[in-house]
Amino acid sequence: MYNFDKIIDRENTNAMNTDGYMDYLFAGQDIEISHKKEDLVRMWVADMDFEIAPEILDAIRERLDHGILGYSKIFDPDYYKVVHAWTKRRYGWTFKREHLVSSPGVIPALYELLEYLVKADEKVLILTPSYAFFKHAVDYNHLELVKSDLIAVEGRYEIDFEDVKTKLEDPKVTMAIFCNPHNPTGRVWTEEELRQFGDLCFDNNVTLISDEIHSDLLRKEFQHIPMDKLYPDEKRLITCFAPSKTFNMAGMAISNVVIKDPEIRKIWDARHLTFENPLSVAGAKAAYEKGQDWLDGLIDYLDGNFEFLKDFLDERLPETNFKISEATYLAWVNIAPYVNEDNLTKFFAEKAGVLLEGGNMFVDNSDGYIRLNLAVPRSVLEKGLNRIYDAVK
Ligand code: LCS
Repeated sequence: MYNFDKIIDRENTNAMNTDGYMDYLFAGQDIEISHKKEDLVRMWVADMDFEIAPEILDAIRERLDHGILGYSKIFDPDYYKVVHAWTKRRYGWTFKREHLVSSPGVIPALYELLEYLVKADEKVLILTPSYAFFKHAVDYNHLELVKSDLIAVEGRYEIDFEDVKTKLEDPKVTMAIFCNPHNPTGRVWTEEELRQFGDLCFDNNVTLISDEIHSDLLRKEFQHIPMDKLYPDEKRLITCFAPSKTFNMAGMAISNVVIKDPEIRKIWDARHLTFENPLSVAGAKAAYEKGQDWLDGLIDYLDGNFEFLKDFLDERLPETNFKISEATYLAWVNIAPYVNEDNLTKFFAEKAGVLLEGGNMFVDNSDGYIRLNLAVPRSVLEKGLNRIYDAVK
């Protein structure tokens, strides 16, 4: 019913994916890409080359047809109802209506929350490798970043709880940003791991922001557990999630933040000055209400792409010892046995005409890895992999 094989030309749509890579991947670098722009295989920024669910497009069209696009916020009580029905059905997680606020994005929310909640001489803990914007949010607020390296045990990443404990015991560490499921390693943390991490935060009076933006993109055999489900009464826990990754609507700039502490919500309400795009509200609501079938199709397709990648690597580049990500559409591949380069992003852009994100893009503890965005039609994936193989063989 939904066609994930369809190639859609994204040129001239103001897409980061087609037009933003020079600034994002190569700012300040001397780079010569011999492939023409339109001939690059793009497997970098985390959005998808798939058309979104027709149900979402219809809802946006219907809202557009009303003809007035004035200042908007989410007043419609049905928005909470559909989001809540989604989290309840899919992860058995409930939260109160008054705890839900919205933000144009999870990253803008992180920047704001750090600004509101962390004092000038305090520190913020993240796990590395990390989505770079966690670090950027800390840097932007002139705070000190504390990193704890994940440990790869036969290709599966684990939290170094001893190290996390030592770091959280520093009284200056007052905030942790946690990614569940984890970008870029694709880990879906187990209940045991979540409890261990959560307990360490709260025992040390550390506020925890749980970024769960990838929570709907799990391989079929995995189940997402929201951190908040384990700590329903813990006010020092804030959860961020969104329809953007799940339904490929990042450009609509709408995301959900669950803030249980009324004092924090008061600050948020007083200082969070953006309105909502009425088209985004209509699209997000339709996504949660009517997007399940499309998502099921997407998950099937992504599972197939991961299998395809695994078969390719096992056969052609077996020393990568590739493990399929438990979640996300992002594959985390140890390419170090085949190529020795500091900047793998640049190497593969120049040598292969493939835009991907090398370890240099993920803060720390990521040398020798490349992250491949598999949310592309299979024919594009195949082309990209052949080019990667040719560049390193
Ligand atoms: N949090 C995580 C863990 C993400 O992976 C992303 C997007 C965001 C937040 C962004 O949320 P937004 O502000 O759009 O709501 N990740 C991307 C990535 O890895 N490459 O491109 C985007």
